[in-house]
Amino acid sequence: MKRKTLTQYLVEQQRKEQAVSAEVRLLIEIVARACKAIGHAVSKGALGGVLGSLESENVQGEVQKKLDVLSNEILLEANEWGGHLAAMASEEMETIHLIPNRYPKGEHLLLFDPLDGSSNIDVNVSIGTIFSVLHAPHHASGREVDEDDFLQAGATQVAAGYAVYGPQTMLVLTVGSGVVGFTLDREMGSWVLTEEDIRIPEETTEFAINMSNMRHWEPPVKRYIGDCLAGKTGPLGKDYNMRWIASMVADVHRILTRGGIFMYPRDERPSGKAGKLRLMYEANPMSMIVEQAGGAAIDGTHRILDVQPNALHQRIGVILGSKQEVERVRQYHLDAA
Ligand code: AHM
Ligand code: MG
Repeated sequence: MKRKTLTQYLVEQQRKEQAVSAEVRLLIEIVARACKAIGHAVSKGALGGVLGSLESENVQGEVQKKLDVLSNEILLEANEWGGHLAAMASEEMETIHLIPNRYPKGEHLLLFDPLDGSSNIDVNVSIGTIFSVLHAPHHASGREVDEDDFLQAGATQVAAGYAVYGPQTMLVLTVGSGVVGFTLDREMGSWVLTEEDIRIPEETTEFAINMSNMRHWEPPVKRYIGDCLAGKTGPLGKDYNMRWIASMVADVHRILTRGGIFMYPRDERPSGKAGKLRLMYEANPMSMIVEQAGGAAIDGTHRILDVQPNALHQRIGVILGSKQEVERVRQYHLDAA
């Protein structure tokens, strides 16, 4: 069988579907190359001296792991010089990163969570990189890009993807015409197309949520998980299984592979009112991928991709996955309103 690489896939998309411009093609190739470098560092673990924490905290007040910072640097350096970007933003940086004046500037904005699932780094469990691509607004041409230019609803994303560093290193990508998956061929150093059209089954009997937060959940979430736990004789009439990896990339990857529902809902703690996950670096790109694969993604009642961001590091409740199940949770929220 002839193998198709990421480069071939992108050239085809550019030619046939006109789904990607030359600039976006270059951008995705460079991000994918950076992910290879991050995956390489991750795989070295203690041998590369990359495990453990630094003294520093990020903008969210979380202690930074060495690999969080290294991954951020790899992505910044890889994407600065290509001429395809106007600016970048990262979960690990307080303010946006402008392209230095020594390089030409492009028409796109890149946002990323350089290493998602930080709590899993030191325990050798799958982690990943999530990215989102936006157009720089037209009025930004001729002046310096600012933070407001990034505050676009997820529905305007040009492309989104993630790399997962697990037993295999994979890259999952959408440019707005379905979702495809590539597996890293380590010997050749190339991304090989291994999933041509990823579709999430509409129904599921598997849920993913951090159950230790149960006492803080809002009533509709308690009701839904209660119904799942009730099993066959409960209102949903089926037995459910539970999984929680605590790396969003890995949990979403499982859902893309065999269906399921992922929930990190907002809750009633003062710190949980807005949700935990970040809209721009996690929720939006994952929601685009999930919708492109036939699933759904909401914050409770609203489609995540329609939410107008008001801050770069904004948090949001996230419920995504198999369509019918997400719709059920939405209905529970509407019932409770
Ligand atoms: P991070 O970006 O700091 O790694 O945090 C996001 C992660 C998600 O990958 C995962 O779904 C969630 O946090 C797990 O949270 P918890 O430890 O509360 O289960
Ligand atoms: Mg994250």
